[in-house]
Amino acid sequence: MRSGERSDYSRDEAARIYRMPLLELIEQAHAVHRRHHPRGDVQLCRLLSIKTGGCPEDCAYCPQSAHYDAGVGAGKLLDHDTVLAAAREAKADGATRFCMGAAWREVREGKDFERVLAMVRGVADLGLEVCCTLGMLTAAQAQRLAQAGLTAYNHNLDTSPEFYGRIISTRAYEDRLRTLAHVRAAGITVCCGGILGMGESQEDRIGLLHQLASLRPQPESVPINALVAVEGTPLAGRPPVPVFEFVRAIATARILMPHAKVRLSAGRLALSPEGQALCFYAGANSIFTGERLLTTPNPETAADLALLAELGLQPEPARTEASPCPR
Ligand code: SAM
Ligand code: DTB
Ligand code: SF4
Repeated sequence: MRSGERSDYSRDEAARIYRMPLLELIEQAHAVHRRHHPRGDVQLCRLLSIKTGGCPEDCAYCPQSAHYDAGVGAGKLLDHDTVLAAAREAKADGATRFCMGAAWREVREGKDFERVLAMVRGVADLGLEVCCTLGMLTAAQAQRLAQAGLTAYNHNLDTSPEFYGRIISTRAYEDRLRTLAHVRAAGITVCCGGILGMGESQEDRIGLLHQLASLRPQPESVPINALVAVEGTPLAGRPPVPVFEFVRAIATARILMPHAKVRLSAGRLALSPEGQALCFYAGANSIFTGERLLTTPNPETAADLALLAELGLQPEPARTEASPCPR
């Protein structure tokens, strides 16, 4: 276990941290952040939906579920050259991590999986960290992704075990944990986080963060998303998560998981620059840039770069031979 990492927090301890007076919480989180991430850089990542829509799962937040009509059509797997061109563009825009998402319940063996493996090899060859999020994986599939050069696999727990059943009925929390174990066993780094603003209680937010921190070892990457409430999904019309709750979640994630990249992920269009600045101060050290996440809009890259510059934050530099991708 790395220095300062503890996977044995009780839920009560996590709750005590989350519920500290806000400014004290931010102060503690900032101190942890400084100690473990002395350069204070912010990693820029780019997302691409390589297979959009028509997903058989019923995740209530997701515009790509075939159970709802959110106006997202079902597409085919993008071709290799389109994906590689997007990865090159991401690199030219300063991203150092490229994440490919597919609206699949699980990976199936066959032509499409072979094509995804080729994409992973191609993106890795560009010197980018390469991440995939493709749904559930078997142990053997995780090993093949590792051999292809995958840096990270994203598979979120999304919320607390107690609230999970209110959001997704087509798979269980244990299914998610099993895939995460396969990813870990294959030597791929784990990207695992959740969503705030789905109608969960503060206790559920604490439950999610406690689950994430209890993974052994802890995830290297923790995306914290604010729900993008999309018309046509069951969560359409949900009020936005209060900004100070969001900051509490970021700060608690930073304290509980000191080494992780805490990613300020979906929902930044609804966060003010001041709200984002507080998140960075409280320990967020990554954002997705580019005008689209998977299917929903995201701030313009130029505006993001201007915000970072105004705050005096540097984008994390590209990998070199002397500092290769973490694996
Ligand atoms: N199908 C794969 C899966 O679910 O693991 C990968 C793609 S899925 C879109 C990746 C993650 O995006 C989800 O686990 C969820 O946390 C997040 N997400 C999806 N829709 C969202 C929304 N409307 N707002 C915020 N986060 C969202
Ligand atoms: C994650 O936790 N957030 C990203 C990434 N992992 C794959 C995805 C956010 C998707 C937001 C909804 C959309 O654009 O479709
Ligand atoms: Fe499918 Fe993933 Fe969307 Fe759930 S979150 S409906 S599994 S694409």
